[in-house]
Amino acid sequence: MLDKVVIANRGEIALRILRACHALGIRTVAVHSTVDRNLKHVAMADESVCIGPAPSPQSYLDMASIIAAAEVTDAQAIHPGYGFLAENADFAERVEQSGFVFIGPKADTIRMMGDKVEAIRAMKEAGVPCVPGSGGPLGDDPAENVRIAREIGYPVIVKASGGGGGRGMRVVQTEAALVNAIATTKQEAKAAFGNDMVYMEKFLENPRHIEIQVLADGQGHAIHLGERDCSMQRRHQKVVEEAPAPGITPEMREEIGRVCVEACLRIGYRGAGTFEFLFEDGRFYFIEMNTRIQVEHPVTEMVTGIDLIREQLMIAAGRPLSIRQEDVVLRGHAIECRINAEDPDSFLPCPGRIQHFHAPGGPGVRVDSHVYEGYTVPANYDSMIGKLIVHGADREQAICRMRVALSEMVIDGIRTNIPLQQRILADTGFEEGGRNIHYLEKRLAERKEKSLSLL
Ligand code: MV4
Repeated sequence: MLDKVVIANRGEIALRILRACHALGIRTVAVHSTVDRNLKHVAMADESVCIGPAPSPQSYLDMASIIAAAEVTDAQAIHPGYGFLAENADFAERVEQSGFVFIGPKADTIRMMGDKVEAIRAMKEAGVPCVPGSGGPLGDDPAENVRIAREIGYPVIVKASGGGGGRGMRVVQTEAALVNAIATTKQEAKAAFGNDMVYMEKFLENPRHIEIQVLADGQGHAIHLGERDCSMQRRHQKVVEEAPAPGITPEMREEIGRVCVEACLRIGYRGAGTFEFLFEDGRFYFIEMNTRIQVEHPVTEMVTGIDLIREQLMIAAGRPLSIRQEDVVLRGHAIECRINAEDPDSFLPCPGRIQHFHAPGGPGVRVDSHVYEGYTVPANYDSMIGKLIVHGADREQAICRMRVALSEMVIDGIRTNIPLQQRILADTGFEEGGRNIHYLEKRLAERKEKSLSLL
């Protein structure tokens, strides 16, 4: 087994990684910025190293400082968590070149998946269903691009190959707008990602976002752990996630899962990964692959009973996958509500000191959070301060448990999105399940309209 791991992250995921390490008898090194000395996992880690000032470019994104922390503490491996350097192929490469284990896929795999044109090409070749599209980068010939769009059929979407997660894309409704839209997307892509490569897809108007979790050991074994529905989102930020996805039958799950597993084997994937799909009219369309552990991994853990971070650590230690596909049995239903330090109406961040904190509890209730009474949420980072996850025998029970848990949760001193989460859990559309990616934003727009008409 690994004997010491550097946790190259902060907040709830750093604490989650620390817990998985300690459960395996692995010692931990917390690296933190100057404003993060009071993080819960820093107090719990075997060792800690301050790696720089609050701005993340000078701390959590500073590759040299993080690798130096591994050197001075004589650690073996680095876990990047999510965000920050988690999907930075150059970081993975530097970690391995410095003689440490990067807890994640090979640098080349991360690089391939970061290049969306390459990722789609590889997945299509591996038999994964993709959105009808250009099947490669768009060239400079306007007539050829017009021809491609006609063949796909309007509306189309132009996406930056270096983008992803909603960055660098533009919907095109008509042929008249196409050539300009491509030029503008290319310019923006060049500025944002240093790469002006763009591609085209059919624009799916009302899809759901459903993603498949995989684990692969890079030694010829791969499994899938079913899907998550992440359609409840606002401005590409997921708000509520659940597993399994409402309406996905065991047959559909088995089929798409098998395809993802075969793709993992084909590309020699190693570690935990997620295949992102749009799901519309009963069909899955691959859009991107994430090569990191994701925020919403707990809902998969709750329905499978598999500790995903533990599996990441085992794979990084070189152990062949010990779980067979037939051992993966989905049980019940899990829901996660992201808890953010933000105004529940304006969505503006609300950093500050937490005066009172009470975590909910009871059967099937899990709180993944680093916050505590007296903790000050810094203004420098993402506003997510924790996740409330519930498990129930079925979706109905999970919803009931989440409603109770949200009402129990006390976070005083700062504003949080708990009231928003309570409104979502009370919503009949959410209760019915299977809503698309536009649902939450539509409901929020309606609410804003109503509140204005009263004034
Ligand atoms: C799309 C799409 C419709 N059709 N691609 C946004 C995030 C990025 N991962 C891909 N995204 C989308 N790609 C085609 N061909 C709609 C979106 C999209 C979206 C996707 C998932 C979750 C939320 C979303 C919100 C708006 C748009």
